[in-house]
Amino acid sequence: MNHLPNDTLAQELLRQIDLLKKEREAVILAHNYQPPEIQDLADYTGDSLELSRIAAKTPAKVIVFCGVRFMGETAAILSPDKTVLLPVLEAGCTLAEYATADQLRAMKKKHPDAVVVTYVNSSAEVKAETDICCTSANAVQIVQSVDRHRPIIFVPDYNLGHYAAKVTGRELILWDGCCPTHALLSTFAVAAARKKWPGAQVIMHPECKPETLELADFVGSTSGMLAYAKAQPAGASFIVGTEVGLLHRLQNENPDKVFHVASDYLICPMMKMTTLKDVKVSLEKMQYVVKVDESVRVRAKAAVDAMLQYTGAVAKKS
Ligand code: CIZ
Repeated sequence: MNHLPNDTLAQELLRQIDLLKKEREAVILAHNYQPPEIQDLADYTGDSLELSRIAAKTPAKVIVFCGVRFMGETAAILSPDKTVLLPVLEAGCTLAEYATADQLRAMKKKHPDAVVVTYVNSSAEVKAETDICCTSANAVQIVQSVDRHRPIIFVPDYNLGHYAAKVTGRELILWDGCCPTHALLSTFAVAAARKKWPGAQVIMHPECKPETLELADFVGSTSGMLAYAKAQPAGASFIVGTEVGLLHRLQNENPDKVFHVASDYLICPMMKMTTLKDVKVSLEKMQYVVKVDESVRVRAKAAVDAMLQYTGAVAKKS
């Protein structure tokens, strides 16, 4: 179902966005956790890996990244010749704030042989101190790819690192960070959801806590959950343990299936900041330009490029 509002004001905003987009030769990207109307407006929706790949390849001159800061930074790291705009200046990521470059440098000193694997939910400065980045879609693969004789520092999400360690059997040096939205999903909430919707499969994001993940029928990134749901038979139902924004795409792409959010707390306030007006103003005033210092960018790009060889599909919206 399309969630683009049809009141006069919204229609006028959409018309202006369309004109400005052409004028600026812009492409609009929206993360799977953005509000429904922003996802519907975007040229592409996806996870951060898919959107980074689109950002790297697009012929557009301007990229409006409807998401949070680290995502805009990743696009700017990959596409220095383009202007990347983040419509909301304050849209940050609490998880990314758990690690600073200074802290990571100190950790590297303690473990000089270690390979640093950094989740893309991190600042450009932290990426610049990294050997290889990962996303939730490829964390297991990336960890597996590291020489077995080298220790691995995994930054900044403890829960994703714990999950990757469990699946791969590798011992990781874990960072003490988490996504407060996913970490809030409790075993009690999942048990209550199962009771409320018996027969529904529980699908969950690896940013959830280890004890909560134990209760999942399937664990995956947002793109992983989309692919999993698609492969299930018509009539299947799901309890979804990730940010509520994903339910919009899940339901749109699977009208014959039913999706329930696992908890009403699964809302990322940062992801929900973007409005249609912000997108319009962003294109009009060319704000807020995401800038990454060139010496940081070059080193961060090496870590992102190292990840990008582990492919991710690019989904063009119909
Ligand atoms: O990698 C991403 O985009 C995030 C933050 C979650 C996911 O699984 O898509």
